[in-house]
Amino acid sequence: MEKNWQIGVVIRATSGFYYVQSGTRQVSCKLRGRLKQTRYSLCVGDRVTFSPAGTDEGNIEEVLPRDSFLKRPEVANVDQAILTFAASQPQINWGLLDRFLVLAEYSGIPAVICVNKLDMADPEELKPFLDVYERIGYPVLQVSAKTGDGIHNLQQRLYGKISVFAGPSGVGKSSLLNAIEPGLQLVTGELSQKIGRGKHTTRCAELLPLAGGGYVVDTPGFSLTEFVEMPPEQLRFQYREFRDKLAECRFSSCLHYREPQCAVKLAVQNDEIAAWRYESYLELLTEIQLTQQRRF
Ligand SMILES: Nc1nc2c(ncn2[C@@H]2O[C@H](COP(=O)(O)OP(=O)(O)O)[C@@H](O)[C@H]2O)c(=O)[nH]1
Ligand SMILES: [Mg+2]
Ligand SMILES: [Zn+2]
Repeated sequence: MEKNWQIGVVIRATSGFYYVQSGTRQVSCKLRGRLKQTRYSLCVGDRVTFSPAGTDEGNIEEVLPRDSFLKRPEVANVDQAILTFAASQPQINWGLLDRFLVLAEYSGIPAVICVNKLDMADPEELKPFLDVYERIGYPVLQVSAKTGDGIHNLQQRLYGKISVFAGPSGVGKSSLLNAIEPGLQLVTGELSQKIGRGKHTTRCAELLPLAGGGYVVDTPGFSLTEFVEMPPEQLRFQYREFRDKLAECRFSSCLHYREPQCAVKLAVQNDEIAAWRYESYLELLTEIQLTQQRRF
């Protein structure tokens, strides 16, 4: 690296320009011609080195290797997905949570489960479910954007990382971000849904810098349609608690479905694996198989 080059993160890309955050500065950069042939096109989240030209302009000289890549929306180096649901209005759909968990696992992105609207629900009702997710290794946060409960914990999780929020609309994703970073002033409620519908053309995501360090992605993460691309035999590896059981199944190709002597099915009978997790797996497996049969 040349002496005056600096390191930064691409936070926004517009026609030909890349906005690079470096420390507290935002530098508007162009891409060096020789970089335009790289295998991947540059995208937000990429770490780059740039040579400054003037006070807030520069040229991108190198793109550093990526740790991860999220396809929809396109973001490099996502450190974690905050899978957000509401304790009430709308009530948690556990099957949908499992779908998001599968997508996070399949993308190699660590997931945190965040349950919002704590002020509207009885925590005891959710506990049996949330305990299972914690036991298989997912951090669980219970928060309320309205009362501020748990917001500090969420904030701590975001510090120094690139985070994408995912979850159904109306659960309070934008409200949570506003509670963490009031300066963001994201639109919430029904109005945001109306605007959102007309906004499908913005394919490129943007990273919003947090005052405490770290970034959040401005568009909800993951597309549930991605399941059509997953090979059915890959699905079993996205359920964490199934992974170490596979060695005990009679067949190494076991899909834990109709095969005899299946360790996963046995674990469900013994209450070692939650029955609803297994059911969501079967539902998803069937869905993927049916979709792919139709396509080929
Ligand atoms: N009672 C309660 N309402 C909330 C909470 N967080 C968000 N809301 C409300 O839920 C609705 C949807 O919030 P929004 O942030 O737009 O959800 P998003 O679609 O996930 O971004 C809004 O009317 C918010 O005021 C909370 O913690 N408690
Ligand atoms: Mg929103
Ligand atoms: Zn099995």
